[in-house]
Amino acid sequence: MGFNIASDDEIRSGKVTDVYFVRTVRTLLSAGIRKRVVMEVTASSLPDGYKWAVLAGIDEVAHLLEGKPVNVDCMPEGSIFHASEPVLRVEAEYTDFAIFETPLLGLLCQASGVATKAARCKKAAGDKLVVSFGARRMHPALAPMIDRAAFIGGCDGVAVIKSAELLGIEPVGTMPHALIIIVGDMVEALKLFDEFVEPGVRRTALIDTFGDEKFEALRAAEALGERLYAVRFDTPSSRRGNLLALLKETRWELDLRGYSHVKLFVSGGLDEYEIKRLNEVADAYGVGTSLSNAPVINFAMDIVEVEGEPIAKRGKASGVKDVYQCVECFRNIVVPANRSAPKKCQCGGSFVKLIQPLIRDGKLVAELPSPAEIRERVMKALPRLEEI
Ligand code: PCP
Repeated sequence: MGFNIASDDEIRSGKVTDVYFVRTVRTLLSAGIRKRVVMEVTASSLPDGYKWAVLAGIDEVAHLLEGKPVNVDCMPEGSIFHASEPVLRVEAEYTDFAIFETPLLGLLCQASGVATKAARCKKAAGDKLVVSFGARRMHPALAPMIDRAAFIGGCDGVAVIKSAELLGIEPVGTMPHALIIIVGDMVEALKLFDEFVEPGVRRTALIDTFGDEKFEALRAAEALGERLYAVRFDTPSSRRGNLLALLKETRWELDLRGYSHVKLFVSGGLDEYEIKRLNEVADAYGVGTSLSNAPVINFAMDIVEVEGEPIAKRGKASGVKDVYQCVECFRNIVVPANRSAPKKCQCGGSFVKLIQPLIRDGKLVAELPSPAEIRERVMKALPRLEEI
C-alpha cells in the first residue's frame, strides 16, 4: 500500500515518461542514428484571457536534468513571458534526454499555471493579502509544489505547514467551521482559540457558520476588541447573494462601533475576477480551487535544430532563439540566437537577454534564486503588466 505517486528516483531515472519516447530511443539507437539537437519549450497560446504568464518550475527542471549529458538554457524563474516565446532550451544528443520530455513539461506546465493564476489574483488584490488555501483540492504530494508556485506568483502566504517550511515562512490560517460547530458557538470558539493558540497567530473569526455575518462580526469584535485581526466570510453559495453589499454593510457597522481595525477576510470560490469585484472593501483573501486547479500553461517541446541546421515541424519557427525583455514595460522580443540585441524599446526602456545558461554538460552553472527572490521579481513586474 502507498500513495499513487512516483518517487524522486523514478522521476529522475525517466520512469515517468510516455512509452513512445522509449520506443523512439530504441529505434534510433538500433539504427545507429545519434544526432545532436536543440529543443525549445514554448507555449503557442495562453489560457483564455491571459495576455502574459509567469514561468515557474525551473528549480525542479534543474533537479531533473542535473547530472545528465545535456546543456540547458532558460529564462530565470519568475520571468514574465508571452505566447510563442521560448522559455527554455535543451541542447544535447537526442537519445540522451528524449525520455525526460514528459516530466520536464509536466514540471513547467503545472507550476507556471499556478504561478500565473496567483499573479493574476495578486494583481487584482493589489497590496491586499492573498493566501493559498488550495492544498485540499489536489493530491497532498503536490501541495508543496502548488503552494511554492502560488507564493512565487505573488501569494503573501500559504496554509500548509510543509509548504511553509519549504518556503521558510510561517503558515497562515484562520479557523475551520468544525471548531465552531463542536464548541457550539462562534464567540465561545473564538475565546478558546484566543486562550490556547500562541499570541503571534492573528485572531480571525469565521462568521458564517450559524448566524448572519454582520451580527456575528459585531459579536466577535465585542468579544476580542483590539486582539481581533479579521472576520472571515466563507459564506455558502446558497446564502452568498450579494457578497459585496454584505461586506460593505458589515464594514459600516464595525466602523460605526469603533472596530475599524477589524479586517474583512473572504474565502470560498474566489478567483482574480471575484477579487477585483470585492477589492474596494475586502482586506484579505483565501484562494483555493482556482489556484490549485489553475489552467496549465500548455508548453510544448520542439526540435528547432539538428546537427546545427535549423529545422522545425509545421507550426513552429526553426532555429535557436533568444528573448530580450524591456526592463521598463516587460515587453519581450524574440530574435535568432546569433543576432544582436535590439536597441531601445519603444517605451524608451533598455532590453535584457532573458535566456541564460542553467546546466552545462550536466553541471548546474546558475545560482538558483530563493522562492522569496523569485516572488520579488514577479511583484516588481506586476504593476506594469496588462490589466486582468
Ligand atoms: C473552505 C476552506 C478553504 C476555502 C473554502 C477555499 O471552506 O476554508 O480554505 O475555497 P475554494 O477552494 O472555493 O477557493 P470549508 O470547506 O468550509 O472549510 P473550513 O470549515 O475548513 O474552513
